[in-house]
Amino acid sequence: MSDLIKVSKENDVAVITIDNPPVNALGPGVPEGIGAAIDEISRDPAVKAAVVIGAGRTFVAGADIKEFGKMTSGGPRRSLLPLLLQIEDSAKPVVMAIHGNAFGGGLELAMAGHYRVASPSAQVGQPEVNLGIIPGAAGTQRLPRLIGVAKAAEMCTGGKPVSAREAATLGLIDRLIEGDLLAGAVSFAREVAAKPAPKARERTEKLGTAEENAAIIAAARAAASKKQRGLKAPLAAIDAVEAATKSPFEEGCQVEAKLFTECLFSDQSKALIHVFFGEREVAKIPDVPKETPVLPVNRVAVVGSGTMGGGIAMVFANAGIPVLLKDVDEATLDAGMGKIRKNYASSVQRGRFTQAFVDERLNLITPVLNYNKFSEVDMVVEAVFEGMALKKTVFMDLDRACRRGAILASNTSTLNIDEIASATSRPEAVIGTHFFSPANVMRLLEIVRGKKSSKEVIATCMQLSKKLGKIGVLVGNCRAFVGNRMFGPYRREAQFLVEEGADVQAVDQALVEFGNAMGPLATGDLAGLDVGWRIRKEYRHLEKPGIRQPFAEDRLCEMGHYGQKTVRGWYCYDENRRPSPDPELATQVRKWSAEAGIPQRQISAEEIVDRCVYALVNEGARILEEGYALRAVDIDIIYINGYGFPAYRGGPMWHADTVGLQKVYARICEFHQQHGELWAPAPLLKRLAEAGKTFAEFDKEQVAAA
Ligand code: 3H9
Repeated sequence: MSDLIKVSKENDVAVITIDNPPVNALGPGVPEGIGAAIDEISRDPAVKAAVVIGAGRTFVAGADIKEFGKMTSGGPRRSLLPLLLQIEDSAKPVVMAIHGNAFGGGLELAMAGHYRVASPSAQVGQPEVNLGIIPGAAGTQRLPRLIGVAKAAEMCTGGKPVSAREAATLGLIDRLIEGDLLAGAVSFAREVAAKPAPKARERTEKLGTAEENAAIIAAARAAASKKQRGLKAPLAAIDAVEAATKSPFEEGCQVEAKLFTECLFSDQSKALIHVFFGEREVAKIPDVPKETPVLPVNRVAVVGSGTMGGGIAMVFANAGIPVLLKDVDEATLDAGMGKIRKNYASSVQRGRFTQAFVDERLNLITPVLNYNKFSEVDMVVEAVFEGMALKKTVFMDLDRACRRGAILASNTSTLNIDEIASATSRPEAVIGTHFFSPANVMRLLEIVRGKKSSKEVIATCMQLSKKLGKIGVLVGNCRAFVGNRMFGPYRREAQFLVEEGADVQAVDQALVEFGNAMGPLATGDLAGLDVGWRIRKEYRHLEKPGIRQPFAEDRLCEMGHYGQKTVRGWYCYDENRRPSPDPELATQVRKWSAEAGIPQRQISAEEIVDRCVYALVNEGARILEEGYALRAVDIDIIYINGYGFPAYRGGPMWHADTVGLQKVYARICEFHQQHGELWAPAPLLKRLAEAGKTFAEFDKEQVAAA
């Protein structure tokens, strides 16, 4: 028996324990060990039934995702199907005892058992689509047989887990066990030992009629095409579930296997697996080891009750952390609290939160007009207007008001953290926590490390981000940090393209078709064109003379067209903020371009995407080389979680690797020739392209060197 699987006996019930930390993934040795254990108990006359349970924190989190990369690069293919049939055909009933998660292959394993029992806190699901694949061990075949076609299609396409309680009502879990799961599972096994063992694959009663299924499958396809635009796996999962409704189990499994393989070898799956590991990799900071002590964050304060401050207060309250929300006068504070209440009310209306949950969260937010209670908090997040003088004044106040040991964070999106820290007597306590708007929705948190930020403060913010439901990515203190620094060239190119003759809609459309959540011009309208305009005016003296600068947004702002908030920007907006083309804009832009001597031409969607996306890549490569991002994957995670970059392309740096850095470099050189200095290729990109390497390889070398 392998070390990964242990067999023990509770009198006449065998207990098979899967012990493959951290999450009992079905990596090499695990399926073989379970198979051997099933063999062993089938030969043991003293055993009447078996329980399969996971050691540690979970049942089984699925196949070992690391193995997929090996498979697609020529490694051996391993199928779980024979093991699952062996379990299902066991003459002695097998009870799967689930705590933590039964995900992916873990749920497929559980469905091969004759019964499933679970702790009420457990979750089960088929999250494979999040990795760009579909269930590959008969999940698409057994699940509809156990819970019906509609719910199975929903679980296999959406990838969202369901709670054990819901699974019990669906018929996927046979009994919820409060208290000791193993004891409950063993006694359940004894109850069913003498009964004929039901096999999921032989059940048909929940499969529905052809007519019902056709409607369910058509609706699922329509929903997936709309909600999961551009993703191939959800549609493949529906094809596989459809096969379960039309073909015998074995044939359905063959359809599933073919679709699984197609998905596994796709660029989308490789990208999404990169994102899965990337989201975990960003938590690893070479000089801030896991053991670094973290500070308690049980009470916080937010300074500034505007859109960002209010959103940040909600983030803390949603995590159950009491917040003081400070502003300068009653009217501003009332307006800020009013906006928070409105946001919560709309969440209740949309069914996201219950009224009771919202009441509790609102109770955690205390509006204040002074710093009197700031001595009680463990952390402050400053979210006042973006201006150095004001920020420094606030930090001087915080330095006086807060106790030693409290973290002083700034939500600045562009300003120098070290300069802000210099206003205090404790720069080691100062750090940037750059939330993205709307703060209570967006997952990204850029954590900006100042020269003197202490390791404890960094470790605490990284850990806190997880508690807040965010993905924290540590970045260095350069102007605009990582995300916004890259966004500059990206939006610059979008404007240049319009100034050179592209339609506003064509620019946005090309990038939406590429997979972005929104086009760059519509994004500008949403954020407010005046924000960038004001920053540009402030920094104009830093611009090198003779270098082309975009002008269209400045002109729009001069006309008072700031975007959605003034109902006019790149688009016109109705009272529901629905955009329509601005009938005068094209003529105006052509006139401005003629005045600036910019020749007009037809521009393809391909050029639009290359110009905008490679502008991201080129700036990303500079940031990487300058050390403001720890790894290329950190940039990818920032772009996917903060800027709506399609996860199925793996982020801008992974996308460049997928296209091939030589190709990307050559195209950037072309743009350099055509458009001048702004397109000077980043030296790191040039080096990697010439060496035939990728950003992913660069990351590996960095990790090895650390
Ligand atoms: C599948 O099953 C296909 C099937 O149809 C079969 C086809 C043949 N493999 O997330 P955490 C690592 S596809 C390998 O930080 P948490 C993870 O990288 C799979 N490694 O913990 C991390 O490592 P490190 C379907 C895995 O408590 C460590 O475990 N299943 C796997 O926040 C801790 O993870 C899924 O998609 C894995 N399957 O969350 C589930 N899972 O410490 C994927 C985790 O070195 N997993 N690791 O950074 C999850 O959703 C979460 O990890 C889970 C725990 C909720 C389980």
